[in-house]
Amino acid sequence: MPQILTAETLDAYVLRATLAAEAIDVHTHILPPTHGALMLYGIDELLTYHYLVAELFMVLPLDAADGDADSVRLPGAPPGTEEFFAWPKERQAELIFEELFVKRTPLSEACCGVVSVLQELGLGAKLREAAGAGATPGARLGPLRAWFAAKEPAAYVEEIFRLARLRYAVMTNIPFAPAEAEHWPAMPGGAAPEVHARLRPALRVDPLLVGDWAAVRSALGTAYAPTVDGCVQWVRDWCARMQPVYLMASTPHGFKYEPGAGGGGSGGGEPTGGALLEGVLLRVARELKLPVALKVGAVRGANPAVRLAGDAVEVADLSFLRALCARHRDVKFLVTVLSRENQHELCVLARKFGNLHVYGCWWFCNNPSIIDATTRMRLEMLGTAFTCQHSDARVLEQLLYKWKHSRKAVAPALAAQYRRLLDAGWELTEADVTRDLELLFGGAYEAFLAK
Ligand code: HDL
Ligand code: ZN
Repeated sequence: MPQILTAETLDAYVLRATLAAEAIDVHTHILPPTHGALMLYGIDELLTYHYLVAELFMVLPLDAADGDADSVRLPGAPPGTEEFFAWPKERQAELIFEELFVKRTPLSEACCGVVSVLQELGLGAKLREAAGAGATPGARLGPLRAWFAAKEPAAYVEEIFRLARLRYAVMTNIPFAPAEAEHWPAMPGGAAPEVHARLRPALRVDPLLVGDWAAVRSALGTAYAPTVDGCVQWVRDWCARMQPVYLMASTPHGFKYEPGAGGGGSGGGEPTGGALLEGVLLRVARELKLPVALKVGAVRGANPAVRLAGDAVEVADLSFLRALCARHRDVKFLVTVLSRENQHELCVLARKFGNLHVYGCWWFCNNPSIIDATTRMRLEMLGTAFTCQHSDARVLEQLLYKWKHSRKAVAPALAAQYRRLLDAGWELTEADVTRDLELLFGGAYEAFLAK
């Protein structure tokens, strides 16, 4: 007999089921053990996550030295950005730990995330010892470092995925980055390289949408004609080599798309981002029946001094997306937006176009308060036809906190929507909730891919 849920049993069951549901992480920056040092894990990587670098420079003294090469920095004074980034990662991590975890309460989502990770790994006591009064800045992290150093990467990936209750994660694989490209050898017979059973490739081609023709030409090298057609062949060959589950790109700020701009052949002049989107990315997506994941709203390099931590957000003009979905009804678009203000319009577009699938609470939206509000709106407007979260994790263990915090934010939002349904007279069973969570945590994504 199916177990009917009541107003009294609903909240507890939905929370338990949400915490237990297996998920697919449809966007991460996790790289496999086969990529060597590019697979980031351990306490120093956790602490030097660019989110925490940004938070460090929020509290350090103004960085006069960076602007004034003649200024003299007193010994022991906090570093400017240039000096900081010249330090070894361990020293960077020690300063971040001192400033954000010892001198201050680790209250932000990114700081709290590190605490959650260590708790999930049973390292709470080591953390308290590291933050304790007795330790010196240089010695605080020693025991934690030793614990992580003992991990064998491939088995550790499996351990973290099981702890985070993830079926698999999609990577971000960038052929424009030589340090990454070298890890994708052309396999004999066109076989797909086995990277790790828990990781799936995605081909990232941001320079195309930026219209950064110099970067594109550099990637094409001498093996491909410096034309739109040459670019198409280059993307085709990378798809053969990597066998991605989707193509992906983030749009540059202020991105505009001129429908029909995508000229093929060897037309002259430098093609625009819109032309490369249509003439290259959509052309290959159509040929290979691959979805295109678009990430909209980032402002790259708003403060270049803090490098990866220097990107900002804009309320994007989504009219390009409306035109794209309308004009290319045979191409499937996975879309996430960076501005909270764009979330509502994205939901409306997903209701209008069956070739648009909404996924995740990306980056600056990946905070419990915004996950809650965004998920409530999406449930009201999209039912279960969306993917409620992706982690965007860069460091392996971040999967633990990003998914734990997200599940705890999604559960009450989902229970509230179920409560409305019960109030309307619907009979809801535990099996219904299990089925809906499977959809929200990756099933709807896989169904969209199979559309
Ligand atoms: O463009 C992206 O995929 C973003 O997620 C950036 O990588 C960003 O630096 C990031 O790590 N956000 O979480
Ligand atoms: Zn990302």
